Amino acid sequence: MNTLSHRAQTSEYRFSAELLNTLRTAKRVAVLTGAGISAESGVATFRDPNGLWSKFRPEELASMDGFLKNPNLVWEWYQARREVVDSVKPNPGHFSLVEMQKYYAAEGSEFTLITQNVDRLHQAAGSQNVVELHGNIIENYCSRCKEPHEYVYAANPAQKEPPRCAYCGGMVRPAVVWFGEMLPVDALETASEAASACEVFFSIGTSAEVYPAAGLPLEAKRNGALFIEVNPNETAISRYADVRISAPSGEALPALWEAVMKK
Ligand code: BV8
Ligand code: ZN
Repeated sequence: MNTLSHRAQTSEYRFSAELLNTLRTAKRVAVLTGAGISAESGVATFRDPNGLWSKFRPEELASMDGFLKNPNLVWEWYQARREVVDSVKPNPGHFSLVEMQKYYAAEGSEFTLITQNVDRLHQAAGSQNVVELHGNIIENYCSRCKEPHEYVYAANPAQKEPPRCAYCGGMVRPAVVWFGEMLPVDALETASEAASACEVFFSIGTSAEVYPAAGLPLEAKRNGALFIEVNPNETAISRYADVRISAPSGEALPALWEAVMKK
């Protein structure tokens, strides 16, 4: 199936009957999301022209080296992102994934939502059992003894530098996975199992540049899954997609799911 679904001039979407039927009857579906699904909520992506990284190099900030070299700068960067995350809401793209999860659960089918995002907007929208590959920006723990730390941005947004651990005095850090750090083993295992067993794999709003997350769509494809990419721009894996929906996920996902549900 090499359907290229795209937004027609009148911005209505055309999806093939084959695609809609496949989605309606699928028994195992996996979804990988990236920063793009939160873009329409107002959360900056990483690699779009005005994205977060455009001002910095990822290694400088999202790494233990960067944090140890410049703890206050890195802490400030996360505080600035927390300010945004605290003020935004899920968008229709997040809510469509909630609808999908409910539909497949009611059908007795498997649905696994895997995210690289740290903003917890999927959970805020109502998605359950979200597999967070890169941790989350809300929680914190001690960079030395790893003890969880109770600091929450909303309670004290003026916290200008990393709090100190009550147990060992170490600097407290956000509970995200930095470059060069292992992903949570159970999250990665769940994601890999879902990618290798699913019949349909969605890659939504990710440039597919960060590994091992970026390897999941191709793992699914290798195992015979139908690979659907939802992204207004080409990515490193677009050429492998069976279906490319080149549109913003906040529009495309509701349009797609509405078409699937139309009996
Ligand atoms: C590890 C948390 C090993 C922190 C993040 C060379 C080759 C291969 C790999 C490597 C390599 N060199 C180094 C590595 C490993 C490295 C890596 O992959 N580097 C890349 C840059 C080459 N990976 C790691 O270090 C990982 N760990 O490998 O450990 C190891 C082994 C043993 C022992 C120890 C260690 C850890 C990676 C995790 C890093 N943490 N985030 C934080 O958030 O601050 S990564 C960061 O990038 C975010 O999590 C983000 O989600 C992720 C991916 O970015 P995207 O989500 O895709 O966002 P991006 O802006 O790139 O793209 C947005 C897309 O949305 C675009 O395509 C755009 O078109 C689209 N879009 C825009 N608007 C919309 C839209 N789509 C839909 N709708 C819209 N409206
Ligand atoms: Zn400590």
